[in-house]
Amino acid sequence: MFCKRLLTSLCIALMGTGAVASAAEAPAPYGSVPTEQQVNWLRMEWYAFVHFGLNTYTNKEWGYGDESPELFNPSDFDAEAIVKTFKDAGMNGMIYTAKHHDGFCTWPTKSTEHNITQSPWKNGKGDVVKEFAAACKKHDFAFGTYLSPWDRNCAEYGRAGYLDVYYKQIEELLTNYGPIFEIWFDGAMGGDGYYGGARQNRNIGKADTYYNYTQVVKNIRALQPDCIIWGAAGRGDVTWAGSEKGFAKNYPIWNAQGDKWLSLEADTPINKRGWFWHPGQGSAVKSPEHLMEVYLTSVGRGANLILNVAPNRDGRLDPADVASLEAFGRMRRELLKKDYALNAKVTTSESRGKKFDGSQMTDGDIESYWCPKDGTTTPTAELKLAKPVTFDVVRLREQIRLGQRVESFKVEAWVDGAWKTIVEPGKPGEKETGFAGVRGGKGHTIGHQVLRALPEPVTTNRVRLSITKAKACPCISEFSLLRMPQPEQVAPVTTEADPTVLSSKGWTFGGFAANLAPLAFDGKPGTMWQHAKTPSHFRVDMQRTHTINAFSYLPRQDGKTQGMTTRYRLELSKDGKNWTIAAEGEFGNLRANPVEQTITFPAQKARYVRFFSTAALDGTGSSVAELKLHTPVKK
Ligand code: FUL
Repeated sequence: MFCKRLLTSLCIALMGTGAVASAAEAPAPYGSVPTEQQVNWLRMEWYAFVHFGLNTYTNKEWGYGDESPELFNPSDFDAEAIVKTFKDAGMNGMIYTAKHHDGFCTWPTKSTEHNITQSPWKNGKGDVVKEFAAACKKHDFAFGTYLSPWDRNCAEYGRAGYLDVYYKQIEELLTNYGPIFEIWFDGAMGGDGYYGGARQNRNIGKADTYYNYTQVVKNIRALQPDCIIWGAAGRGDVTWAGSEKGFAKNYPIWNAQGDKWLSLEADTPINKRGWFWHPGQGSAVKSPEHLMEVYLTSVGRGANLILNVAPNRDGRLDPADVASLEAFGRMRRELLKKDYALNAKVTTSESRGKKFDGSQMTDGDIESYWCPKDGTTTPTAELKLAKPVTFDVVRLREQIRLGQRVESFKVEAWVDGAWKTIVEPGKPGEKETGFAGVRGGKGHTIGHQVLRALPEPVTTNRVRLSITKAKACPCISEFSLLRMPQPEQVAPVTTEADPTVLSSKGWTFGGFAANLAPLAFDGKPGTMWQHAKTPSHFRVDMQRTHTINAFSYLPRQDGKTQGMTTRYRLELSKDGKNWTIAAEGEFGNLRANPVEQTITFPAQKARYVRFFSTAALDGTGSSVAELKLHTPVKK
């Protein structure tokens, strides 16, 4: 394998010197090609995301920035146990949120006081980044970090002064913790925050300009040239695949962007409650079968998958999340265990010589590849197997060191004496998005790899691949036939009803669209209170006085964002005449991840509640799928 890799690089180097490609030589690279680091990264395929910080203790997804570091105190944090769980599931690395938007640094940084030295955990001597990095090193597992550019704690955020802080944090993380395989800068930028007590809304304009990502990328390359940079306004190596549901949006996917290669990474949490751990989330874990759909629409479309599994307040992974992760891990292993096309005989319409003949696709070597002569863009190859096999997933890979070339392809199987199309060629302009095409998707781009799961298993000893459109002579490194295992079931977890949630029985409603207000309390995420205007509000009469210290809001769940309430005000009253504002602010990250959010405030007695929707996404309107009012429980 090493030799072939060397040969490939040698051939590419030769082409660079202006040597003319003859049939016996490798073709010249087409368009922009990935760096060695990007190639290695693509071959990692999937790894874990770990969101763990102050939000774990406050039941929030986006902390405001004023949370006390004293809350961070896991009783049983075990980085090694977490890393082992990931590794056993077949993952190849993990990325840890060293700092999320709330600004709390989980390592003893010199850049801000708002860090783990202020936490009771290990008497202020703890360092979560160090423990994860050490556990990864010990288990030969790649380690990366997430460092939120948006910092809702820092007084200087939005001004030039913050950049010194931020650059210092990058430097510390890339200097003190060994090799970082990937650094993640999410796209969230500016908005409401504590900002050292100013409690303002700070807008930074263009993120690329404010953070000076050109400089950020330079700094990182100088410290760790092998580190993959996520985001950075397209100046890094990898970009967002476009959803937080785990699928890569809009297949076909082209990684070559002008003179740059930009790979895609699809991200999603294993638990529907969000990126951080939340009490009672056990019943909201995604099933192994759903995770396989995520896999097929991320890795299967040519992206990498980063799957979030969040530690709980003890510092341990949630057992329900682990059960699903392990079951999915077994399914993935089973799927990839046997390639039925391995060592199959291959005849092709054309090749540029023995070194590039059809057998290179079935030799199990990702570096060698089948390639016709320059100028041939629609070749065909037929696989002949010694005996009939049954498969329902086709995997194809291009030798991406030579660039991405294939635009569409078709796969046929010889069934009952005739060729039957099992993967239809994609047509120009078509797009596969969401979980569409998870079974029975068409053949568009290939890139690093594409997995096409068939609606039904096929049994045959002859399979034909036709490249139906390519930008240059295709270089296909792998043609595999796989079998999807039966989905594993995990025991459902029923979480006990949250004792802090007040029952809405007998409550009456007023305000705008009052007739729809009960739908926000019916326990059904599919129904909602809705009003065409913003601002708007509805009123609740709880019929008797309760002590209230929090509310939970579930945004509309019908997949639409128009009129999704993003700013709120909650008012309480004892008599229905005199009102006090209990809480007001912004719900974070709703567009990408419309999950339930809980807002806490100092406990107050009230009989009447008014929920105001003061701003909404994408035009006017107001909506609430579910609202829960919480009361402190007596211990
Ligand atoms: C987003 C953040 O806003 C979410 O909280 C989460 O960290 C996700 C991975 O990235 O941009």
